[in-house]
Amino acid sequence: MNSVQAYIGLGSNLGDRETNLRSALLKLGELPQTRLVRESSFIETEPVDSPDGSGPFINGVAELETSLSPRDLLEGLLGIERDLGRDRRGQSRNAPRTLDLDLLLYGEQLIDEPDLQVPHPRMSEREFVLWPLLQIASRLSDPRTGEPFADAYQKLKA
Ligand code: PH2
Ligand code: MG
Ligand code: MG
Repeated sequence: MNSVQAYIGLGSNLGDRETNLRSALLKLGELPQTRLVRESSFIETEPVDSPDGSGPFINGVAELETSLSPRDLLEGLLGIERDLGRDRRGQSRNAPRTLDLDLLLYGEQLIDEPDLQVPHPRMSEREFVLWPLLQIASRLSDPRTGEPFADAYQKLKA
């Protein structure tokens, strides 16, 4: 199996948030050609860049080993979001969601397509991504710049 490490950001701010993330982790491990390698702990975070009245999130990050293509992995993530009750119809950007799964990193690959940008374009500015990511992968660097994510995190906190 020609596999890569992929990192997935998990978030929920609607419904039973912790159960939503737990169920999502189980389903990530059941994707074809994919193994769940590690998961961070969950943290509660204030909503960033979200509509007024949005409630707090629970966030985490999972490491997968997969031989799915980035596109097939993305389809798998969207399928899990739907399975766990996410309804994107008529929703404004960043509306509260039962589950958001973001493809943060796919090996060292850089992808820039309208509906799929990897690394996730805003990941280095988001403490709710970097904190759980560094918990499970403290030495990773941003494949766009070579900058260690630990340095990006320190800058955010400075
Ligand atoms: N996701 C967003 C927008 N804002 N804020 C927090 N704290 N956690 C998130 O996962 C999050 C957010 C868009 O997906
Ligand atoms: Mg997101
Ligand atoms: Mg998303």
